[in-house]
Amino acid sequence: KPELKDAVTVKQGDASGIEKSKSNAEAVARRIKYHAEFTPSFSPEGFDLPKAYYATAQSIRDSLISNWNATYEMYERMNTKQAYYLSMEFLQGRALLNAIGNLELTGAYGKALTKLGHKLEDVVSQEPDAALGNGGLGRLASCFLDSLATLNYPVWGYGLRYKYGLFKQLITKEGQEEVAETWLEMGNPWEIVRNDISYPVKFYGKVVTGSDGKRRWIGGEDIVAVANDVPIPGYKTKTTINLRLWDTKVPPADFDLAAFNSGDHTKACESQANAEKICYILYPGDDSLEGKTLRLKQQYTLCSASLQDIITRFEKRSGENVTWKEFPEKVAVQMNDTHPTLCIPELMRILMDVKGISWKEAWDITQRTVAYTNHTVLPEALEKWSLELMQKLLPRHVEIIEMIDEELVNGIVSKFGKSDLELLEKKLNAMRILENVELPASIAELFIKPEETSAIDTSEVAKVSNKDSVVDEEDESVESNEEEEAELQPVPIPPKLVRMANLCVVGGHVVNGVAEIHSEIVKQDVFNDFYKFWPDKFQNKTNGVTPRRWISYCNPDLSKIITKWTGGDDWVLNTEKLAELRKFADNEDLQSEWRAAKRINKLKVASFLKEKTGYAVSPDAMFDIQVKRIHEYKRQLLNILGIVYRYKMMKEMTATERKEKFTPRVCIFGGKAFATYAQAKRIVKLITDVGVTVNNDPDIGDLLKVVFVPDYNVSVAELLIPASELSQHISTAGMEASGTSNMKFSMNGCILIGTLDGANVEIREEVGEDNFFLFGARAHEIAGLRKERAEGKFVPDPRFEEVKEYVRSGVFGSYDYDELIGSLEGNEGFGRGDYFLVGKDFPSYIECQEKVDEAYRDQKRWTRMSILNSAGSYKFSSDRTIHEYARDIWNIQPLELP
Ligand code: B1N
Repeated sequence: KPELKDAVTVKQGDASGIEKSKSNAEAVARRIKYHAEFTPSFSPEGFDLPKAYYATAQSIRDSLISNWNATYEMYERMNTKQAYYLSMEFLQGRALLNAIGNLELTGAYGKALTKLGHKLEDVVSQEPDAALGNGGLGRLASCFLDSLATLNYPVWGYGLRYKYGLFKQLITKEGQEEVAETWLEMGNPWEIVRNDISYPVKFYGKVVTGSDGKRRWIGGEDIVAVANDVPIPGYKTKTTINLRLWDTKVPPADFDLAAFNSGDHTKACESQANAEKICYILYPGDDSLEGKTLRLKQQYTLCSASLQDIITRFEKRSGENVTWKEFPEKVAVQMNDTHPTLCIPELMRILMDVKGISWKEAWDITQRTVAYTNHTVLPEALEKWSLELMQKLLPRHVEIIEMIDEELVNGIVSKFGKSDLELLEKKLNAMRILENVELPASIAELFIKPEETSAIDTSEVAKVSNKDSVVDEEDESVESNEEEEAELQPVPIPPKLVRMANLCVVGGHVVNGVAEIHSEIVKQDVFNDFYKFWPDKFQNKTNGVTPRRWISYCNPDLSKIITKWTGGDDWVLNTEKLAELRKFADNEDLQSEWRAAKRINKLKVASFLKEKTGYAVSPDAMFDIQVKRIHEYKRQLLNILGIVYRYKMMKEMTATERKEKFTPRVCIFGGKAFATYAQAKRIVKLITDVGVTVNNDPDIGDLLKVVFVPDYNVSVAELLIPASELSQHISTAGMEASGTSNMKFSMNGCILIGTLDGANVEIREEVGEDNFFLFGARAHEIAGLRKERAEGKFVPDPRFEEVKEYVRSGVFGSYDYDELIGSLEGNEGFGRGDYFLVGKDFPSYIECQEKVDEAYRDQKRWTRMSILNSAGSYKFSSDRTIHEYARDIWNIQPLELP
């Protein structure tokens, strides 16, 4: 087969220009100019910022492609074991500064762009964020990619190329409004469309038995998934891994020419639109679930296309003799939460139906290949799909899932025996993959009491009261009926469901949580029955974040100081070196440099806030930040009610008293609310309303400002985190699996106020108790506290009552806050009874905030705390996390280009 290199000699250095440009800004400038001229996405005249951005990105992309090719060629040659990170979300943010930095070309690019009349920072801020994720889960996937490339691990990411990423958030008088985010509008220089790599993906159809006795899935609707490759460069290494994002199209031959020719243009384009819409939008959920056919199609597209691609690669690398049982020695698949669960039945299907392997062998291969990371314990976020919907869309997969469920049921029965039926039933109910689905006959009969045998009613009117079942809104009127009446009411049969998390636990060889406390909850609570069944399957992998993006590139001033005081920039790769800052925590020189860097970052944020919100804030005030998705469990409501309390106290004091008692603060919020999550949107509205009142109150001045930053995203985080002094991680204990922004804040010398939840627990251990503001109930107390509350035994703190009253009184405008404040009251009931225990934690929260004020007044003490946070954050590099995944789950080795 003729190869390009036989005909033309292309030297590595020529293609990339890296070696030359390191010392030569001239060469970089030439490359940028070349692309400005010959990659014509813009009109030829002029070199304005958008054009400068595209030409600069194209120039660095050349280097990435060159390294990407070399990396891939090495994997092929070495036939190494590769791992694949399958995720419905990658929250990449911007790529340019990161790529330039990782290739160590920041200096050369800075100079080159100056020569061409622009500043590097202006050029990089032209790039729209790639927001193919909602929050922590997606951003974690992106941090992992950076660490994987940096540490030379042969791992790829697989995801979907959504045309519209996470919505853009506007803040208006009404609160949050959502508009589509058109991140691809001007083209995306980072993706390489791979028209040569595509796979068919089928939906609907039926399953038949072929003449060979094998099951075949036929008919239905076929689309194709086309690969779009995004090169991911490692830091200080040539390794460039791949993020392969699938786009969906209709197979070319399927275009309905007849319809088009007869003038029915809409019909002719229908199937095209149908296929393309699969990748239109990122599902805007975070910790909430809304079953949608389109979402299931998305999930299946990701799993099917990625597995076909992985299997094709395995076969190619195996050459003549493909030995399937060696598949797990060459491939590891990590499922990022349950969203890619369909990998399990899809791998089974391909192995059995396409490759002709027996069930037993296929099951062994599948289990040894896949592993599952759990990211949430919120019951509503544990995915359950309607069996009926799945049966229609993926009939063969349902057959396979039913068989897996049956094998599981048999396993449970043989483990627990048939003597204690109550125990057996309990185990089956907790562990089965299928919910509300009859047991196999031989097992079901165990549970039939003799007198019931003739009385089983399988008609559509079943008298079951199942809390989990979906009840139509109209049916809610039943609630007040008397018992006999209810007996007569037709209660809907509980829907048959597939519990994706159970399928993951059963089908994979490892289940991991994302912080120590979370992994314990996973073992002791959420999957306790499975844990007792397979104790060795369960692991912890505490999350981490990349120190490249989250210290080096977003906080260059602090980075210089760290490099100076730790004696070199090797902390970027070996974050343990950060711990050396501890010995200088009280050093006055370091302290003053440290404060100066923080101040520069605060000034940048002050001008950003002015531009985005019109509010002027003082850089001398403490910057107190809470940025994350808006969710009741994250308790932005506790934060804002704390602020309301502060404001109310201020109003009751004289000017002198106020100044004496309170430290000036700028309270910054940011984050998006799920579009249909009404309570979260009310919280946004309250924050902005409080802002309007407080910020315009002449009595208050710089003592307190409340600002909601619109459209929080990765780039905004890169600006805010380096400027923060206090950050809030105040979820109800036991509810935040890990949190990752807490790690970023701590790295950047910010002090955390928080509950003992998620990674806060480990951060506090590392930075030291004195350098963390702790408050609130502990995870093990929560269930008891909720019960107490439901029984009406909770006596709220009078300060909490006053604050709620204050909001209701209309001080912050005429919006009706009854629904929001009401959620914190009463005992039980939907949206009531203070499920997240805001009232319970309120007193300890405001008392803790007083300690914060006091600590901030002593700037030496505060700076020491700040330094000790950066120093103690070394554990939270995603490099550490990735080494653990590679060693304990994937069993892969790093492979570095010479
Ligand atoms: O994953 C992060 C954790 O640090 C956070 O604590 C956790 O809340 C977050 C459904 C989710 N868990 N579950 C989701 C995302 C999208 C979706 O559609 C659930 N996100 C998390 C990283 O481990």
